[in-house]
Amino acid sequence: MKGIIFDLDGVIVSTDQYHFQAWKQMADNMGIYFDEEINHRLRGVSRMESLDIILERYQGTALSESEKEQRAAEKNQTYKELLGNMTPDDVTAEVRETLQELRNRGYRLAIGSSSKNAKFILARIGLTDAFDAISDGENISNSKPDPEVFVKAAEYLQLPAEECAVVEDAEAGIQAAFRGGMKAIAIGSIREAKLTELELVTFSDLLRIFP
Ligand code: B16
Ligand code: MG
Repeated sequence: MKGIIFDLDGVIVSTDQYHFQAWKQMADNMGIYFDEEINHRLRGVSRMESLDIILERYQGTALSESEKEQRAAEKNQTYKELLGNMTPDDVTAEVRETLQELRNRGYRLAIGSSSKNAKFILARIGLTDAFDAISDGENISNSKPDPEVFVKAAEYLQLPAEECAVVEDAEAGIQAAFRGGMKAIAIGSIREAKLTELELVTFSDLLRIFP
C-alpha cells in the first residue's frame, strides 16, 4: 500500500450535525417530517440524492427539477453558514498527528469526498496542506457507491488502485472502494455491519495498519 484515501465527513471531521440542521430547516419549511434516522441515510450520499430521500416523506405535488435545485441551494446556503463556525479546533490532535506521521512514513494521502464543500471545509479546519490530492463532489459525475471519486483520487496520487486503501464511515463509500479495486477500512458505527475486515477503533490505529 502506498496511498491512503480518506472520506471527509465522518472520518476526518464531523459535519453531520450541520447537515442535519440545514436539512431540518428546509424540511420544516416544506412541512416534511425529518429526523436523525433519516439523516443517517444521507451519509456519503450526494446532495441531490439526499434531497430525494427527504422528499420520500413529502405529501405535496411533485417538485420540478428547478424547484429541487432551488431547495438544495437553500439547504446548502444554511449549511455553509453553519460551516463558517468551524475552526482548526474541530480536528482532533489524534487525526492531525496521525496524518502527519503517515506522511513521514512515506504514504501519499488524498481526500475522496462526495461533498462539493470539501475544499471549503478543509480550509476552515486548516488541513488543506495535509493531503497530496483532493477528489471531491466538484470533479465527479457519479457519487458513491460509484467508485469514481476514489478512482480519481488514485489518479491524482499517480498510484494504481490496488496500491490504495480507502478509509470510510458510510456503506456507500465502502462499496465504492471495493468497486474501485481498493481495500476498504471502516471507522465508526458502520464497523458493526462487518462489510470489511479492516477497521479502526480509533483513528490512530492507522499507524498499526500502515507501518
Ligand atoms: P455537499 P463525504 C458527503 O461527504 C456527506 O457524507 C453527505 O452527507 C453529503 O450529502 C455529501 O457529502 C454531499 O455534500 O452537499 O456538501 O456537496 O462523507 O463523502 O465526505
Ligand atoms: Mg463520510
